[in-house]
Amino acid sequence: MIYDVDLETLPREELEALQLKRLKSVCERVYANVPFYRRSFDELGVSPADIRSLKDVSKLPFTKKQDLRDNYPYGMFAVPAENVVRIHASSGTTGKATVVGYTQRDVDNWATLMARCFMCAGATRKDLVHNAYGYGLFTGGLGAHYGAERLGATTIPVSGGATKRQVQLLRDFGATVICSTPSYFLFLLETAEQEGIDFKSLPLRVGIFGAEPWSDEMRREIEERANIKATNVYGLSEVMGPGVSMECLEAQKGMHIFEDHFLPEIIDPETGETLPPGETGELVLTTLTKEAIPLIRYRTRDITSLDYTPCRCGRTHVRMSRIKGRSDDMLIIRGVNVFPSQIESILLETPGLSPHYQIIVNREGNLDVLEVQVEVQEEMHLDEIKRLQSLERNLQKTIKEFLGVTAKIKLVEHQTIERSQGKAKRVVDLRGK
Ligand code: DLL
Repeated sequence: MIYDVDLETLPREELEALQLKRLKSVCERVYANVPFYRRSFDELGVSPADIRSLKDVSKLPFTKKQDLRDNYPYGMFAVPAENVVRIHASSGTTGKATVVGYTQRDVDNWATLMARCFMCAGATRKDLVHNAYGYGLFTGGLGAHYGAERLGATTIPVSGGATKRQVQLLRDFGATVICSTPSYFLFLLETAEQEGIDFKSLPLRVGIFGAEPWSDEMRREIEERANIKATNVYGLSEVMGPGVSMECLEAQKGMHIFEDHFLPEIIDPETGETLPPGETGELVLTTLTKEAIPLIRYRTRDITSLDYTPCRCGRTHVRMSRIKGRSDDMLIIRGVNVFPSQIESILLETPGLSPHYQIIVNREGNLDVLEVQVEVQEEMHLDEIKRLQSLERNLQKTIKEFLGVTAKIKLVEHQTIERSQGKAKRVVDLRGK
């Protein structure tokens, strides 16, 4: 099932013609209306008229998160304030918040794209959607909400938190689709188990999970424990919110980027050079239709690769692989690059461990020290010393073998690691503090 059959299955040639037309238009709009872009185009000596083919996008300047911060709050807006109908903002834990705006048409397009996502996950207007993404300045809650309504599904706006109550609502209302971060879904699952509610016996059929990195192993764990399909949705507030790309249920192999609205590129995060299709690097997105804050070559910092081969679902839009990590989350431990998701994969492949973990990086003298804290499964007791010691040793060996770093392993008791209500905090970096 495809929400916008014509647009989502456009032959590549037609899709690219549409992208080029929209790329030219967005360049003209930002050049005319956003002083930041006029300056950065001028500095590089490019003008909107230089865009003659899609490849010419590489002549354009990048936009970074810092540019949005420098122009806080409204400096990047390309429309008069009275045309903005909605504001969202990122939490701003590291510096100023980034503020984004939407015109009525932006909100409409967003709802349509999220409706496409729901249909990618096999949802229809007959479904009941339990939406546990946070409502508020965070884009997750309202983004999924408008999409579910646009689809015509029954939307249950639960938001995050009050976890015990959520479990009861899931049972009583009989939701068939759930939207949440994967880590919060695990918390819901665990709470349900404690309350004697078996997710497997509920009508819940599919989860639309995103907003944080997660691994294929985590997907398997969720699918098995809840007997649902776990699908992956991607997005970021600067570019829109959830719904930039979404995995189809037919293949569950990569997320289709809605290319009639976003132009993706993969670059080398160090040099900024564009990489050929298939290579892994930083995802860069140009918004093709956004009115309030159009962004040219926005550097997402997310590491992925693009797959242009045909997908069995029939959609022609390119697929991006599961996010490997963020280039700014990549841990450099004594010169070795490690992504938290790689550690997650190993932990979840190890019998006896739970999916709750935290990675702590510290510095002892001049050396980086990596510690992985992970909860053992409830059935295991910390007094089974021998078994635990061998588990620790094996884990340390596997991490060394696969990632090339030595990690100190600390097995901790069930429920020691803080549960997240939204995005999980997987890494605590104490270096430089
Ligand atoms: O997290 C938007 C969103 C809400 C996406 C709900 C999906 C579902 P931000 O708070 O701006 O927006 O955070 C964006 O989260 O750059 C990625 O690093 C990460 N991220 C989002 N989706 C995924 C995903 C929302 N499926 C940042 N896999 C992005 C891995 C993801 N990382």
